[in-house]
Amino acid sequence: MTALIERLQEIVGSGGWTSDPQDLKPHLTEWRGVYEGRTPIMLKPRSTDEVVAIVDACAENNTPIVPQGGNTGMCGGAIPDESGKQVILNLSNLNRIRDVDAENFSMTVEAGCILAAAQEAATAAGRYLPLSLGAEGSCQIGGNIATNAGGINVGRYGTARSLVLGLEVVLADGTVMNSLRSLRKDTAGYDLKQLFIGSEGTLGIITAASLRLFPDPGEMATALVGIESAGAAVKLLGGLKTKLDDRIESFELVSRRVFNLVEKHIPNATIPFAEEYPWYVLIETATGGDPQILENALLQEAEHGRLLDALIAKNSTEAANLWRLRHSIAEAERQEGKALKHDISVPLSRMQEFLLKGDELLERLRPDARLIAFGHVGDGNLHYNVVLPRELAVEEWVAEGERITRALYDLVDSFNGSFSAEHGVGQSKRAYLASYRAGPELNLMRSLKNLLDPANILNPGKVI
Ligand code: FAD
Ligand code: 2HG
Ligand code: ZN
Repeated sequence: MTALIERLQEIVGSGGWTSDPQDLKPHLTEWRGVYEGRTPIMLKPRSTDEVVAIVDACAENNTPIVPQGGNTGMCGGAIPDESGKQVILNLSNLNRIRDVDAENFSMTVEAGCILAAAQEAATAAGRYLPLSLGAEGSCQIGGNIATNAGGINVGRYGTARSLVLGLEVVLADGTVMNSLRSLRKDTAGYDLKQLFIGSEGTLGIITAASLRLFPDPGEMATALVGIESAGAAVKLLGGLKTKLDDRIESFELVSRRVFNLVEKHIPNATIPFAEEYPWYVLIETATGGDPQILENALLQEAEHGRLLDALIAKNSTEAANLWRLRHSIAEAERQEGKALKHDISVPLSRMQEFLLKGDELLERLRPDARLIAFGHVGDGNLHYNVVLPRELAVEEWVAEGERITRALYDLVDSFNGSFSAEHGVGQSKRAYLASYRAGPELNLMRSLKNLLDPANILNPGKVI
């Protein structure tokens, strides 16, 4: 190992690696402190050539590589195991914006580019990169693509996958697959880039991406709406879609309990209604600076009884305050205590039925558990997180967690839903992939992994 470490240090040069325990600490555990690993070294290459040389060296020595972006992932995918033998390949120094082509509505960025920096570069060129999520100030484009991130405007623009026009990927054998083409139409053979999107570092290391940009959607109108049930949210969305069509940028559902948590843990966070409602929806529409369009649509929906109350932000500060409430949920939940995270999806039309069945399930399994439900309801994607009583001993917490999660995923499966809608599989859902994708799907996934990484050096122990 010593010879390999020296070779790796030489490849990246000074400033391109660290073995210092203090420097490594934040890279060895993830956001919530659920997973912790060890590593002999973290490498921070500055070029694709350096990534290639690292992969070559590690492949020769059969040493596993854990790609790491902003380390904001929710499933432990960017954390090495406890063996102390896995090398972290951190992409943050590979962060240039190679090109913004306004006329072609595209940009080419390196994997370590922070999402917010890529958004800003697009805006500076009069274009719009729509991918947006609470962690956008620290997550990276490579991580977003590797997890096929969703976020708050999937309904209009799709997940990260739909924004990728081309990729540059270093494969496990050290070759570079360069499909960095900024084309909207290209039927030349298999669309190989799709394999790497959502593969969580197990099939290749993404070093750069060509991304699809959009026209600037202009000023937004933002509203917080109080509603009776998640079912009412689905009906409201249907009603608004017929009136506003693809002007709906975001449609986020939040339960009252979740907003109460935000008020409890986040300084100066207040739900701006005099009364409390069972559920809320945060809506953002691209209405060209005329909030009246959204207001009229909401008034018509109110006449149909699809909402209880509504408040439209009067200016960008009020809108930002509403979004702060939404984006603080994960942090508020973390402060409340470790929750069982379930990012699931079911067909939109069955959301209400699913929630009712879920309530029954929790009541039966663990009446003292608390449900933290919120999410991207327009995409049928809910964060169905569950908080267990604090007084449980660790072993009991783990056992109860597994029991509840398994029962919940069975329920999701019975709705033909997905146990992993948005955050990926990583370490936390690996066993469930083996159950819920068993058969030809899992076999094909395994064959692809064996083909692309026969020695299993790319992020072993994750996903598959
Ligand atoms: P990391 O956490 O560093 O890595 C994630 C996975 O990708 C790991 O398996 C890693 O090995 C792999 N990887 C990273 N970079 C590369 C690369 N260059 N090549 C190959 N593999 C790579 N997610 C959503 O989808 N929607 C949300 O709304 C959302 N909101 C969030 C809000 C908060 C407050 C937080 C903390 C997280 C949120 N997330 C959300 C989860 C997370 O931000 C996303 O999964 C994000 O895409 C991860 O990016 P990252 O750069 O931090 O990746
Ligand atoms: C969000 O939608 C993120 O805010 C995080 O995907 C979800 O904390 C979670 O469970
Ligand atoms: Zn989410």
